[in-house]
Amino acid sequence: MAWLSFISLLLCLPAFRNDGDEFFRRHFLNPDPEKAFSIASKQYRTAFHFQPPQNWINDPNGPMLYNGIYHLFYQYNPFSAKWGNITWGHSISGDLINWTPLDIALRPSDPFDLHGCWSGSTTILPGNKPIILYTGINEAGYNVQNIALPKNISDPFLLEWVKPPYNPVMIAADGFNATQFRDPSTCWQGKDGFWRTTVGAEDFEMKAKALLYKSEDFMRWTRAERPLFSTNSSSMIECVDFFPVSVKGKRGLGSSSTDSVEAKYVLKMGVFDNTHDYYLIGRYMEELDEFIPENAFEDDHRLWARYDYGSFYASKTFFDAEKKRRILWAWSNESDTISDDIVKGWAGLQIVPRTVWLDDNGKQLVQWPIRELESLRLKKVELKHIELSEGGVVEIKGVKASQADIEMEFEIPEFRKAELMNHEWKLDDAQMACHQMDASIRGSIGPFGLLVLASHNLEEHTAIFFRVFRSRTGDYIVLMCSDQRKSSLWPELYKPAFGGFVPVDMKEGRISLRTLIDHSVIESFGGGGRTCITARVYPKLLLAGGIHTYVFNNGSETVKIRKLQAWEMAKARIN
Ligand SMILES: *[C@@H]1O[C@H](CO)[C@@H](O)[C@H](O)[C@H]1NC(C)=O
Ligand SMILES: *[C@@H]1O[C@H](CO)[C@@H](O)[C@H](O)[C@H]1NC(C)=O
Ligand SMILES: *[C@@H]1O[C@H](CO)[C@@H](O)[C@H](O)[C@H]1NC(C)=O
Ligand SMILES: *[C@@H]1O[C@H](CO)[C@@H](O)[C@H](O)[C@H]1NC(C)=O
Ligand SMILES: *[C@@H]1O[C@H](CO)[C@@H](O)[C@H](O)[C@H]1NC(C)=O
Ligand SMILES: *[C@H]1O[C@@H](CO)[C@H](O)[C@@H](O)[C@@H]1NC(C)=O
Repeated sequence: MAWLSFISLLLCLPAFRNDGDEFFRRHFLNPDPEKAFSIASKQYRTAFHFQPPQNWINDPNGPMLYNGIYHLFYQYNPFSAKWGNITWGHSISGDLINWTPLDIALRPSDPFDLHGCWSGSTTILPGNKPIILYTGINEAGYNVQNIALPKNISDPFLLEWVKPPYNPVMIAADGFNATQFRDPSTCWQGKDGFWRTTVGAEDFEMKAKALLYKSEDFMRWTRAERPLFSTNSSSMIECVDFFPVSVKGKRGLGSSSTDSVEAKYVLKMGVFDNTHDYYLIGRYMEELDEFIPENAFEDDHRLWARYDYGSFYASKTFFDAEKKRRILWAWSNESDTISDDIVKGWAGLQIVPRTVWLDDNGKQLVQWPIRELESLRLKKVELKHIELSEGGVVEIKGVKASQADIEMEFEIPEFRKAELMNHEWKLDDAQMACHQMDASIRGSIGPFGLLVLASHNLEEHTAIFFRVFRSRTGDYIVLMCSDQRKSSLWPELYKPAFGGFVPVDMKEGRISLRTLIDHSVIESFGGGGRTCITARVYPKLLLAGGIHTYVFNNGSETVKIRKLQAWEMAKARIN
């Protein structure tokens, strides 16, 4: 993340609007010194999502497993709940669920990072030597790439990092904007012995490039003439991630040459203009250093796949060599105002880490919360074979509605009765469709789904639901929405209706949904993790304790809950 988006946040958020009265009323007329009934309530802090004890957090940086310990670094402002003074915060974990905070790993100290230690990655070099490659904002305000090494390789926690004097190791090349050149990826080593990394950049025509750099010794880096990827459809791209996925099965692969396993490659880019993460799947020809996407469509990033259609950005994966899986982290930002964040004393969190693999169809990724999350499951309730006719509602009782994990499967007996879509939707039309079709607008098949963090009279609720359509060519189109518009009675929140299409095969007339509810964050996984949406909401009734979870159907066709399991979740020990 960069200063530009910070400026745009300032411009569009109410800190500078004429909202003094509301701000005062909300925060200071409150008689409770503990801020119990305000947006600053502790009730909005999460129980099983990664957050530092206080202050601002954004991008995940350099996640890795090193000698049996998981490390997560993150963009962190040690002084405030708003963006600025960016350092690398550092926490460690044995299970990716419970975390211990450590001292800040990187802070601005040298001419090459005087104005900030921005995002980057770790790579574990042969001989089990971890190394950090990160973006520094140098004394002139330009983006440069730097290296940091563990001070004491025998320290199991890797507490201290040193920045060698030969930094920076990369500066923006001629033809590229030196303020738009950042976030080096985890490095991979080719058969020729050269290390490679890719760095997001913008040329003077404002076109994005995933530049490729090579090095033999990790010190001297040369830019390859041809970028790994370029697009005319976007300006700056951030946090480029590039990694192999096996063609069959869920097994993850390390970043370097994947010997015998048949692999495809994923290139993920954070499009800075709209702060969405998009990915392409394709082939990587190492000898030519060429990435050839299979699904880039007309060089239009709006049509590319996304990991998540909600509050989700700056994601980054790493390979867990012990459990042979690839794990995804991402930043989820607040939906409230900067002034709210200052009063709260914190802003931002990380999604629950997700395992990522290639779908059987080879065309998209599938994501699922890591197994370890299930260790927090407490009391369980189950529902089975419940029919919901038009207007039907069932409450899920017996688990704490603000701290739950719900897995369910819907069956649609008459899915052939899906309404015909009379126009062709493009991939990026889902959010628009969700805005037009809220949960109260009746269709034939759907809307049906969950109402979470809901008040008894539904004055406040977040609706996560599906609608099924038929195209003229006979395919079924499943729309998934996560609608925040009625999520809270607090004013001035960001309340979009997020949406994505779910590429599921309707042959059996079934759609699954998993939803993680954790106070102010709701992560939903549709179609077995093929479409994911993260929402950030702050229901007022959460503070009064009157919240519920419902399953609903507002379509004219009956849908069935084949099976539903809901667990109350324990609080993890996080920082
Ligand atoms: C950055 O740190 C300086 C020195 O502590 C402080 O004066 C300034 O307000 C901080 N800025 C932000 C945005 O946190
Ligand atoms: C390096 O770390 C090890 C393990 O914690 C410790 O025993 C050793 O004293 C440290 N070395 C230095 C120079 O600090
Ligand atoms: C470089 O990028 C910055 C930030 O987007 C922009 O303000 C500036 O005009 C760009 N410089 C050039 C020479 O294009
Ligand atoms: C971008 O535009 C340039 C010049 O118009 C063209 O040469 C190039 O092929 C385009 N790139 C892509 C990826 O379409
Ligand atoms: C379902 O539809 C009815 C009637 O339109 C409406 O009152 C109700 O609020 C809807 N449910 C949801 C969750 O919007
Ligand atoms: C998160 O907050 C919302 C509301 O303020 C903005 O619209 C998003 O752009 C922002 N996302 C990021 C990644 O900053």
